Amino acid sequence: MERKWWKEGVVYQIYPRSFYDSNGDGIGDLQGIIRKLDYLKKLGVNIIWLSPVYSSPNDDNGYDISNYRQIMAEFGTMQDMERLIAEMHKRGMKIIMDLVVNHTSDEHPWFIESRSSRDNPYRDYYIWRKGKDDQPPNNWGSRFGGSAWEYDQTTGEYYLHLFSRKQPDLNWENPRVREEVYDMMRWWLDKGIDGFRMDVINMISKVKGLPDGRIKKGEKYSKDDSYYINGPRVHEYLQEMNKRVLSHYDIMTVGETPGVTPEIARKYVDFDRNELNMLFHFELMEIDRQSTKWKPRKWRLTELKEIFTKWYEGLKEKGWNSLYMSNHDQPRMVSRFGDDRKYRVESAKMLATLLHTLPGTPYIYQGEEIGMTNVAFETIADYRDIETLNWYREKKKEGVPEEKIMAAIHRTSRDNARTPVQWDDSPNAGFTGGVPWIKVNPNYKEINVSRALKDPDSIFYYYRKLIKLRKENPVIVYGDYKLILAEDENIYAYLRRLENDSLLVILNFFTRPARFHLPEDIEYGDKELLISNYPVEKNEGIREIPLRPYEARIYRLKK
Ligand code: TEU
Ligand code: CA
Repeated sequence: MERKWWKEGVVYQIYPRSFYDSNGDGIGDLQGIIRKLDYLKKLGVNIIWLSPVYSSPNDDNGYDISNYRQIMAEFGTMQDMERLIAEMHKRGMKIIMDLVVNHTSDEHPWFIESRSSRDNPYRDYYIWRKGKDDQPPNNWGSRFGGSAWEYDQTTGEYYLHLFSRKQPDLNWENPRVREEVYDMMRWWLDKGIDGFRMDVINMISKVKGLPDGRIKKGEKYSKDDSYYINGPRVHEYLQEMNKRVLSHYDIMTVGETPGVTPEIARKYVDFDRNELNMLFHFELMEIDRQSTKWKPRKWRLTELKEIFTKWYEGLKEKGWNSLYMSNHDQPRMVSRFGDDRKYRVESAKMLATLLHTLPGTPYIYQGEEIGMTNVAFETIADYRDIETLNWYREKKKEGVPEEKIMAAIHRTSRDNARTPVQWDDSPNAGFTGGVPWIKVNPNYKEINVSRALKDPDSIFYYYRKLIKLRKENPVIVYGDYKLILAEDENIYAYLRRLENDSLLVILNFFTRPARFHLPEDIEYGDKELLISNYPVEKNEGIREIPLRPYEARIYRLKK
């Protein structure tokens, strides 16, 4: 296996708006990030992924970009950005930026030109079509609700937007669009950034003819995304991008790709194909939902184990996995997969153990390292996320009762992850001296960084220890993975092995106590406990272990 810094590192995702506000306007900013770099250094992460910081009217918090070569005024200046890059590099950290090129903002100059007339040179930068008898060109639904087409008065045609109407899709079929994107990428790489997280990168190629999608009873717009996910030319585009841009730099790339299986993923990340280094797949993110994210579903531990095991097997020796359990689009990890009440600390540590010891590169989302939880604002007025607000409006119109809507929002809204980082127990959790753009989680007096740093048993120090273990033990990065007790519905256990080194990871996934039995065929002479989230007796055997709620242990097995 070839050694690479992005295989060995740990990534920390910053959602700048909610990270730290340095000037009291209620919005996190670049200077705020600079002030907290020593905190991140202390945690031990060495790669930072910044969610978008480019100029944007913020219809979707920066995922709608109006100028790729400018910093959003609320976040600071290009000078601040250059300073941030330098400060990170000074500390031995790498910096990855979000690349959002499936769409731009409708306020991007390209789109302003494009919509101005049918023969404008920029017309073909976007996807324009005539309507069908006063209806949109096809039945595709936007991922944020309603039609994926917006009628534009000026020229009497519709443009495609898979996300909000302020996020028109770029036309990747147009070679000039691709050149513009590659130029812009080089411009940033030449500034010294170390890679890209590529937003919905598997949506950039749409099926020719843009045919109608399947429609379910009662639906007006199709949720069938098969006509634009993993589309016909996506690999051609990525190989071109790689050849023209990526391959000229020592960088890392991770593509955000809903709707991929390991077989499909191989096409994007196979070492020999020269496209991307890693992907974010959505299989774990979909384990607890039905056809839409708003409808919950009960899941079993064996399903979760199957997902990770299948992805390991699928990419083994051919590609590289990424590991995440939350981000700015998802509920908080501890609320979703652990217990955010009685066993918050134990379960956050257990999940962290999994995240840092599976094969692949771990991604920590801001606040996760102190066990931040979901939030439940009483009124919709306190929510900010466009997806949440659109869905609320839609359901209200359908007559769904308020309590039902709010319950789903509390469980699954993207704003769960977007409340400000809780730094201390002062007003607004020390995030801002002003009025925060979104309210802080009321539990900040109990859950905050300052408190975590004073408690040697905190989730923070447990993360730090895991990161250190990963750094010191190549077996965690490069070792193979073998699931044991595959059928067990309470315990997730596996071995990681590299040459003569062998680690055993044991995780009790639930509140109920469980009994671990080491399979007979696993032999060992001696053992060493590397980390655990409960006190463990020094001489305790491991052939049979009664596990406490959410107990996690890593042992080194010696011959
Ligand atoms: O998200 C991609 C995506 O597919 C979303 O629809 C995702 O499924 C949804 O947020 C889950 O609720 C990316 C970004 O991560 C997200 O923040 C952006 O809103 C979106 O692209 C558009 O750029
Ligand atoms: Ca600010």
